[in-house]
Amino acid sequence: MTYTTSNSAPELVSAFQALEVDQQLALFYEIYKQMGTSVTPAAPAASTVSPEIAESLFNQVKEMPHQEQLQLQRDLIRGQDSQVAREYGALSDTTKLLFWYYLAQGMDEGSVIPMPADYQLSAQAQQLLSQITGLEFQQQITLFRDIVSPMGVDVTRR
Ligand code: 45D
Repeated sequence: MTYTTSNSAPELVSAFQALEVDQQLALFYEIYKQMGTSVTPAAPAASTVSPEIAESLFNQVKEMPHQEQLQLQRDLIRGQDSQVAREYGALSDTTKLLFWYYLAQGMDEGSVIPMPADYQLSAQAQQLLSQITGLEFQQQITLFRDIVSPMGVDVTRR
């Protein structure tokens, strides 16, 4: 989708994107963990969120074997083309965020490939995590939207 959100900390977005793909996934999951219960998808639905659409995309992913789920998430980050990547690319930024939120919940429920128990964040990822946790809630949300926005494939931009 178009890159519309305000420029809160664009350097944090670049720092996130500069991490290796697996580190991006691991860091993003850690962020989800630290958000705890402060965000619920039932939250005051922002204008542009479509829970049904995020859910139907999530349901497709849920049916895949674990390794394919992992590959799919890596591919979304890399902008690798696929049917799911195109469907993802057509979502609003907030719906993209909700989709990632469902994936993280799926990891906790066992329907999505979990993090290996011994997986370590790199020093850069750790540092970024502490910067992100230091942001105010609204800045965090803006940052997350800016991170998930360019993922996948937006067919209108090809
Ligand atoms: O083997 O306004 C490794 C809404 C490598 C509502 C791996 C909201 C090795 C409306 C890569 C580590 C709720 C949408 C394996 C607002 C290896 C609204 C796997 C807010 C297996 C504001 C790693 C929503 C994996 C928010 C699989 C704030 C990692 C949502 C996967 C935030 C990581 C969502 C995932 C966040 C991370 C989601 C799926 C932070 C997801 C994070």
